[in-house]
Amino acid sequence: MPRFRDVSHTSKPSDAPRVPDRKLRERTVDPAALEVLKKAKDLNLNTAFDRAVAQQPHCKFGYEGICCRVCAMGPCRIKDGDGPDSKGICGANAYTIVARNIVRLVASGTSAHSEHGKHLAKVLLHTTDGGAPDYKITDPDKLKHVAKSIGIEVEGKSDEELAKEVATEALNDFGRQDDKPITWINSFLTEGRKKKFIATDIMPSSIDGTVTSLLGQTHIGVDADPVNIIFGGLKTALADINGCSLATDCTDVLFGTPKPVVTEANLGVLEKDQVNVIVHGHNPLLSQMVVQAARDLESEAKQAGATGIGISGICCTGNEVLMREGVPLATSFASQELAIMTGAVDTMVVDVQCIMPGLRAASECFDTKLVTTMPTSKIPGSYHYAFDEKNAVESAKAIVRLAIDTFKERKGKEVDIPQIKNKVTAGFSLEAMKEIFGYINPDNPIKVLADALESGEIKGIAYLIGCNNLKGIQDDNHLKIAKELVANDIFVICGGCAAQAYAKEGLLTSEAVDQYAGEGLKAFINKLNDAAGDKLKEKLPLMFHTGSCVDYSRGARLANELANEMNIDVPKLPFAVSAPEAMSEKAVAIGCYWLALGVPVHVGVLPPIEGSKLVYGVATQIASDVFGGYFMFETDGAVAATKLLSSLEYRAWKLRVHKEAKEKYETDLCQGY
Ligand code: XCC
Ligand code: SF4
Repeated sequence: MPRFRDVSHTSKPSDAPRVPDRKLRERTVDPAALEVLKKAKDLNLNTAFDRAVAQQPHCKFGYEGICCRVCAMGPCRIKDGDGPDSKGICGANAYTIVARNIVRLVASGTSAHSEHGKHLAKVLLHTTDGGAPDYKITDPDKLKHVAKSIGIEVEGKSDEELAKEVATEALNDFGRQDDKPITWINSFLTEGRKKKFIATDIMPSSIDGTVTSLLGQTHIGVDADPVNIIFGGLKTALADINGCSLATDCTDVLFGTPKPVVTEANLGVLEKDQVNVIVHGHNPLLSQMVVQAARDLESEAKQAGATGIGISGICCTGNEVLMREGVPLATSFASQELAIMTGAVDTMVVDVQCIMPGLRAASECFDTKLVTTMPTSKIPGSYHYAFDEKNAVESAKAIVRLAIDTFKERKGKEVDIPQIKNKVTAGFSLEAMKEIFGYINPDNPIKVLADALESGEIKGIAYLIGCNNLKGIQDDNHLKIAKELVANDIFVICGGCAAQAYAKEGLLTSEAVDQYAGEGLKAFINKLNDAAGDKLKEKLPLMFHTGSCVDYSRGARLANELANEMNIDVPKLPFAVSAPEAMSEKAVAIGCYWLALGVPVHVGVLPPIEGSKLVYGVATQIASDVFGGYFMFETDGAVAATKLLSSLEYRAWKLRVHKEAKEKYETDLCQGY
């Protein structure tokens, strides 16, 4: 159960509006986005911002999760009371319908993440059999480390042999038919978490099997028990983090484990006189090749009269190439159409997930070539260049050449690029963080973080993640919450489109440390800077950007390793997660696995579960009795920050009390939470 210092704060959200200022079209605090939104209005062009207003108010049944479309007798809408309309035609209660609806989001989110992971694992396998000649093992150390951690013998084996074994193990995690626990998460979970997941029967053995099982479980006339359905959802969420972890690992092996890089963010990274290519989506197999192709074709661009080729990113594939290649960030999810409306984008190349179909209309108005690449992700009216990993660089070159040709037509025409951008220091993989902590304690880097928590120098750790959601104001709560947490000495790691909000605002810089960090956090970061000396090219930023949404696995590993170091299980750790603008089905899966891992999870929009008090109660209260994690739903950024601080403070206090008791009575550390 969460306990809040302010007793008016409960598991219910505050009275703040669910959708602030419904009629407001300018639903962003990003100055560059605001500038282009004005232009769009002048030109009478619709964007997601206009459509978000047009969709208000949302249908109450859908909003609360009590519209069932699981069979063709429906849709059934559930009303209050005990009349015949208080149940679906089949007799399903609101709690069954709400539980089924929400876990089906988890199934879809898990599918999206893990299909991405499967693609990476297959390409890693194909580096060993000639099936992906343009890809190679870039980080053999990481490969060895991954192999060892999942129990593969590394002695005497070549990189190719290891890659084959690691990729095969990863693929086995999708289709295993026995009941053996799934491999990847088992390599890093605490013993306490493993025991808990086995005892509650939510340890998955395969990804694909868990998803199909959940879809079967939620078919009409199968499971009516909401708690059982929720457990099925949590099992699937653990399959999700498994798919994400193997995706991160395979990506690091193929393209390198991120190290600190310096780059820039926001629409000002576009340049009138260069060929502008935006990579958008999630799959680094494509975006990495586009980066390489652009380097190879620089001279062709110059022959066409451009100063060069500028690649920039949107959404998480943007994060992937930002973390590894220092590719600048153009913008984040909500403002993706606005990037095109600058008139300066020659080609936007997309792969999978978070790609708005609305991009097509925008691209037609501004002569941008919108290029889809993946067999499961096409947009009518756009160009489709099938991406072929047997011929990856050539595939990517064809796309870059299309951009060069488009530039020739655009050359000399007026564009409207907002002159707004900020410096960014990113690239904080877990390995990079440990290297930095290792400047203080080379034998046990993670202990540096444990010590800072124990001494109270930092008051907790928050992982700020997730999307944009135009129910709110783009980036507003991301920024409010982050600034409040760092001012209260919370060490913040971040990822996804949340990190892009901070990047655009200039919070991922060392300058922001002086401006926003509380004294304790400042001391902690400066101590790391001092210990690193000239080994760091750039002083550490206020918050550590860990990467894309699959890379939240880095934070999950950090939490488990830190718990092990501190001799506790994750639910005792002063570690919280916040997704102020969660939007996608993937975000639902992510929230659920963090809950199962045992941490408080703030979500800044209400998920469709309010139609069942039972399901709402499980999510916000009962779950914490079983797993230690719980949801806090809160749309008001200031209240959300206070709730997050309370949840961390409570954990830190309890841990301190239990430690004192341990010393005084010479007992084992109490593991209660
Ligand atoms: Fe999509 Fe990953 Fe969400 Fe951003 S954060 S809106 S899922 S791009 Ni992952
Ligand atoms: Fe209605 Fe039941 Fe069919 Fe859902 S499963 S649509 S509640 S009849």
